[in-house]
Amino acid sequence: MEQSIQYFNSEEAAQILNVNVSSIKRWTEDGTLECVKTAGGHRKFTMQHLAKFLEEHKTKTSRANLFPIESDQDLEINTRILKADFEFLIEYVLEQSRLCNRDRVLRVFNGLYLSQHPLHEIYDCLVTPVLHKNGELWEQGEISVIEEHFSTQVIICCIIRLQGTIRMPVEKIGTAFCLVMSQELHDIAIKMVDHVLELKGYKTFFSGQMTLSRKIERAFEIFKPDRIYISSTIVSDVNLAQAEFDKICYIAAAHNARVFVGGRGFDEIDFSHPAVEKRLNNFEEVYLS
Ligand code: B12
Repeated sequence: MEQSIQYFNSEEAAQILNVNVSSIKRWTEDGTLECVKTAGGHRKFTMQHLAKFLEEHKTKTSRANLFPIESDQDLEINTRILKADFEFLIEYVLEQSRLCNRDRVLRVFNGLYLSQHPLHEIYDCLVTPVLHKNGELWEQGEISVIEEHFSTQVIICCIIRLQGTIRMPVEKIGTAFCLVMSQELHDIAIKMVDHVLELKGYKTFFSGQMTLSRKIERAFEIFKPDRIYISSTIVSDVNLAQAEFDKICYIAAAHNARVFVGGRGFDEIDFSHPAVEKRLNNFEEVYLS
């Protein structure tokens, strides 16, 4: 089967960067813009190549077309991305995710990232409000549960695909565990915490939904994390959640690991353990932690 990596040809790269094809040629020849060459000698570009160029050469591309323009609506979305008009983009992504138009949602995420918006800002100002609004629409009976789930899954899929555009640091500055409690299905927030930490330079371990705290000591001994991030959204059994949390804190303290907590579940869990450094409220705080 043919491998399907998304490549742009020189014309498309020129359209996205809003320059002439001759500039693309020149920049690839002098090494300013990286590309791969096909057996036939044609230049091909990945999102990562374009992202790296945009990051390193801001002045050359101040008018980049971050959203491939195929219609008048695309032109408007491109402008909204350039203006970082989150109010508009929230509604657009909400609609497109419900229609399961993954390519359209991903283009917005990619566009914002390519125009140098930090990942934590995309998560705080776009992804979180979209997920919240989606939940509200379901609560108000305006969409069915399956539509709400369709939309959520598109968002999950696109935040993961966005990672493909991002160049992760090679040097690691530490090791972080990203965990949820054993009764927790909500793991999107902690997935995003994991992404922000990875981009900061941490080697991250993400355990996904319903992480069991049983035998967690073993993971501490093998991987020696220096930071533990725990997310809690819903607490169905307070005593159980508290016992699990206390146990993780106890093990973290024994391994000199600092604990950071987040999510509204911590309204019900007593997190005043000496191992706990801070309760964090958003992804910018994760980035700064
Ligand atoms: C998607 C979703 C689901 C998905 C989760 C999929 C997944 N893989 O995560 C599914 C369908 C599985 C689900 C299940 C349920 N859900 Co639900 N779900 C949602 C929804 C729509 C979005 C959640 C989300 O990801 N938000 C995006 C994140 C980024 O936002 P956030 O959680 O508010 O987190 C913010 C901060 O708290 C912070 N944060 C959170 N964690 C962390 C961690 C760290 C370290 C840091 C720094 C920060 C941080 O960062 C965010 C940015 O501000 C919300 C609606 C809403 N308003 O959130 C309901 C919601 C959370 N769910 C709810 C409920 C009731 C349930 C169910 C019980 C439904 C049921 N009857 O079965 C089950 C729970 C089962 C369980 N045991 O966990 C309620 C919770 C009400 C409450 N008591 O608080 C909500 C609020 C909907 C509602 N209004 O009724 N859900």
